[in-house]
Amino acid sequence: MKRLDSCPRKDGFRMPAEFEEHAGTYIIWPERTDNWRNGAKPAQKVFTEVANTIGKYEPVTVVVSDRQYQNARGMLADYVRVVEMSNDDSWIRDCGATFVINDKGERRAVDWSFNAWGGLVDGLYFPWDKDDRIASKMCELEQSDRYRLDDFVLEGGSIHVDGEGTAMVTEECLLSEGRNPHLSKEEIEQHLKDYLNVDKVLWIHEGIYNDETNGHVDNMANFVKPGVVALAWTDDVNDPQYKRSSEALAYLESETDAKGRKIKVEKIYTPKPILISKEESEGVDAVDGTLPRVEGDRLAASYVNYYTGNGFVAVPVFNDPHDELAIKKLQELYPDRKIEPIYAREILLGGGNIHCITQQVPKIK
Ligand code: KQY
Repeated sequence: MKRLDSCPRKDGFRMPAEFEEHAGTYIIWPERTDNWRNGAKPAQKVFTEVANTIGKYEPVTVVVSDRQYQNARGMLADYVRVVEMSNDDSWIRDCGATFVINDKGERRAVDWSFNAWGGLVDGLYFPWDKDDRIASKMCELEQSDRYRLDDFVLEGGSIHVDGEGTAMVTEECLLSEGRNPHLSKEEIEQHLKDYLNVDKVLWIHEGIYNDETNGHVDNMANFVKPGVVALAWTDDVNDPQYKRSSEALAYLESETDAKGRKIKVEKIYTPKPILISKEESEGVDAVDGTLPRVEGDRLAASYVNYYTGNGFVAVPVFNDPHDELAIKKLQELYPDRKIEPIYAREILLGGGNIHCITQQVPKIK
């Protein structure tokens, strides 16, 4: 498929919101033992549940290394497509293609540079070259031409769009030293405008406390629909999350979106702090260059890392008293979609959650 030198804005393509209709979802099978404990077996079970659940609603493709092909094929439901693809880890939200569509029924993709969340500054593993090629391989499977940005680092989890001209990001992530230190905030914003085809960017200051992605927005806030944002929240003033969420609330409520609507914020209470146990820490291989999993470290747990698809919302839950509240709230916010809670501590232990391990392919006319 072709590599394009123009940009979506010039060519009349835009990134649709996740809540618009999908043609399908991609997932990468987990296997690296320096990120996933116990040989990645517990993670593989949960990834299987996520893929099989989503596959009830829309086509799912799981990409997997040759080493794990037979195991993945055996574990996943027959209705899940399994395709071999080399990879470094399993965060397709971040290394995968960001698809854009136009109103003539065409789909293309944006292929950002991927550097494992900060490259040699504070990246989470080395090397990451296989992951950086995932987007172009997805484009081959989807027969999409792609806009490749060799000089602009971005992960899909660091952006959300409302499909009507507004993007939402965090300064903590997009202005971090390990991404695009050669660009000013204004230049970064212009890249978002050109490649997502949005007119306005909402800049939340920080994301979830202790999030190893430098505060991806997808763990902190999400567009429920244009003009409505779900925000991770706590009432506990002693929790370091409180300041982050309060600042985001004040900022969003003071802002309008690209269409001039005031933003309505819906609070989604976070679970109680979740810490890595001794057993969990000991199950992960220690490898130079990979972020270690240390007993007692707080994980960046948030229900906002949910995935919205055709007729469903897949929500991470943690066996926490707040699970029920999050499910109820999300059902109110998405009255026409089935809420699918999935016990996701194993994904959280790897550093993200359901949204981070999924990537939608938007439907075209
Ligand atoms: O998007 C994410 N949350 C990915 C986190 C990567 C973690 C690698 N250990």
